[in-house]
Amino acid sequence: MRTARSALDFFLPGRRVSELVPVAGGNVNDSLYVRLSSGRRYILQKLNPSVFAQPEQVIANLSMVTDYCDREKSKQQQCLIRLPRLIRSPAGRTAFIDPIGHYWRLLTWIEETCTMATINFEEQGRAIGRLLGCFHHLLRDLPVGKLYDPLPGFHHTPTYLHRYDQVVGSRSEGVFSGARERRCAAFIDEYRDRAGILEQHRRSLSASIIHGDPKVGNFLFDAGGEQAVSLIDLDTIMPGLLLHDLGDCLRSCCNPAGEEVDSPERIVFDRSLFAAVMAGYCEKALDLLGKTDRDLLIDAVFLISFELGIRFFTDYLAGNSYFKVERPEQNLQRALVQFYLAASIDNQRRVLDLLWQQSIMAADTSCR
Ligand code: GN1
Ligand code: MG
Repeated sequence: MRTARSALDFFLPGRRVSELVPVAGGNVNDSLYVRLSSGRRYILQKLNPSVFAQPEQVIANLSMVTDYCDREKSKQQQCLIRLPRLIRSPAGRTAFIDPIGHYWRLLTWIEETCTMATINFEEQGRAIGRLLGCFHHLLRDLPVGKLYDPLPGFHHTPTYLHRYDQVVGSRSEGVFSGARERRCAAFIDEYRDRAGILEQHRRSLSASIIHGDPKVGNFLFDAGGEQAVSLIDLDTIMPGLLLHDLGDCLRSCCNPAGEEVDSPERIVFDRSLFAAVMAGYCEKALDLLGKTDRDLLIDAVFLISFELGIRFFTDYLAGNSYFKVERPEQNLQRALVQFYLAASIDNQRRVLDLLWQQSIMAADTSCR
């Protein structure tokens, strides 16, 4: 907390702080809620150095995107997105570097909003889909080359698989211990042939600037909880595929049980929420999706769940150095949730395909 105080003093020298408390929920960075005695509120964040090797690039990307959105206000007429802004120190700096080299930044607090870790109602799914569509539209003319790629290969599933194989190969114990580890390994073996599906079609998929982490908790709703009004956590904004974002958003929205579940085998991918999110997205951004994007949407949702499962399981096997944990087996449990989710998507493949075709037709009709 002492370093957090120093960071605050760097950005807002001499201000009286009345509250400084950790915010739960992030798997990677440390976030603190700040309230000054004047009533103004902020979010103070320490970037995780084991994840972001070049934190200055993450901060530069955020600045580039919010400046761009400010300049392109006219594009937001149809759909306003409130984004967090970086606070500068009196000397104009956007990062405080603490004595051990960690980067801290201060962000504006988005007032009169609330977050949700999971959603249960179709209207919420639709609202999220709409906002993601607006976000993709808003950024589509920002040249991809203007942004740094803070995490190269972030959604390159074959690389995650390769790293998993390396970690397994280097374990002196050799075999997996316990039913849950064996279950994860079996899922990976069952689905490993599908890891390259997006990479194989990369050239015919729509490339864009993506959010990189559009999970439910990163959408802010208005105070009534009805409209999604803001998208936060802009650390993973990077060049990518629209299907990466759609896959990630859907694997999160359509899992009403959430990512931390005691009985992962009960996880079911909720197809009504799927239809709702995609209906919302199509309202705003169906035009961004080409034929191959449309054909591979369900594969993408499956893939991003599977990929996240591999990431959690590999981190568990390698000693939990990437995703923060409160207990050593937490990443194992999180991995199982994603694998069962992937299996549920796979089991419902035909219905999901049908629902997706219906969403496309409904959106096409309403555009005519
Ligand atoms: C991480 O830290 P957080 O919760 O914003 C991860 C995402 C995962 C997510 C799963 C940089 O995001 O890729 O989808 O956990 N972020 C990074 O909850 O790896
Ligand atoms: Mg994130």
